[in-house]
Amino acid sequence: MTTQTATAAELARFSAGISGLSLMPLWERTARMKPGSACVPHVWHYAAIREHLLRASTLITKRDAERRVLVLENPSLRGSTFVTQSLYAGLQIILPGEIAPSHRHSPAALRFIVEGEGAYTSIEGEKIIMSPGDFIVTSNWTWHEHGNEGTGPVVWLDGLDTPIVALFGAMFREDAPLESYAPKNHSEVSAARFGCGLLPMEYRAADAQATPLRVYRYRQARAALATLEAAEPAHPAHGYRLRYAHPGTGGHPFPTMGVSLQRLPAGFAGVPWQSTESRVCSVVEGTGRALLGDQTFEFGPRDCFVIPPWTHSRLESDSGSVIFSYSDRAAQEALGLLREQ
Ligand code: GTQ
Repeated sequence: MTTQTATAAELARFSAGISGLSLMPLWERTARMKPGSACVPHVWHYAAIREHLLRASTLITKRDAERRVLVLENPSLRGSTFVTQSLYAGLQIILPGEIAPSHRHSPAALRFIVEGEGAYTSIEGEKIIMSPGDFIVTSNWTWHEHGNEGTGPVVWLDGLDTPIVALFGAMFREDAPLESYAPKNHSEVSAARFGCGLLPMEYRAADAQATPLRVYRYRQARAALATLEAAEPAHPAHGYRLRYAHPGTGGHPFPTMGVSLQRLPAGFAGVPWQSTESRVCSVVEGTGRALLGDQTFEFGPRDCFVIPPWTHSRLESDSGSVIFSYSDRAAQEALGLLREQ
């Protein structure tokens, strides 16, 4: 024990005295430096959300809402609109015939298609048809609009790095000058240029932080996992997990977010894992459990769950599962912060 040179009352008087100068004594800080955040683990069951997405569609038009989204707000971050302290997540629904008009913003966005066929997103005029399981990249400050030319509702998960942009005070947003940026091209243009293991002759990766490939199809990614599952043993914590790559650099598709697709084989019971990444998961196939901290969350297809940073996590599957996820891994790696074990 060190010798206390002042009484508690004297220290309290000292603190009160300097408070008016916008000063505080560091020794009063109760929180020591430690990993983890206020964010808590949570699961959103799609079956419970779907009816509210449909009901929202009768209450507000896409035009009035601009984006008809139910935000997945972390239970410990209510009022923030954030799913973790670094990430945003929302489920967006679009009905046949609707258009969500074009805009752009400094946060980057991904779409992960959850339900329905026949919708598209148009990014800088490139029209990309959406199918369940596809992962679509909207790099920061690119114009984007959505439409549904199909016959039923389409729902996707929006993942954005909004809290990171807000942290830096670098939030910008702009509506397109025209009512709608008519999609110029049909689908697959960026996929043809960048998605086949080929690159345009003149392409220099150093020119772009974000991936020039705008869509990663589920069919292709799922087939890759199936091949690996047949060929080799599973990773003890992750099963078979591949990350989506920037085709020019091998890095992440966004400067801030890393994205992955993962297969848990039938009967898989993963060993504990701990990472500083904040991770949002969307279940594509199969039922199972996420054991997060001291809680167990059952999941099935289309459910979403969140793994907060440095939470002890274990994943289990019954008849085999596929899980899509995005995280703040790219930002943490760039800043030399990522740790996992
Ligand atoms: O579709 O452009 O969930 O700008 C949040 C912000 C979706 C979008 C969100 C957005 C969008």
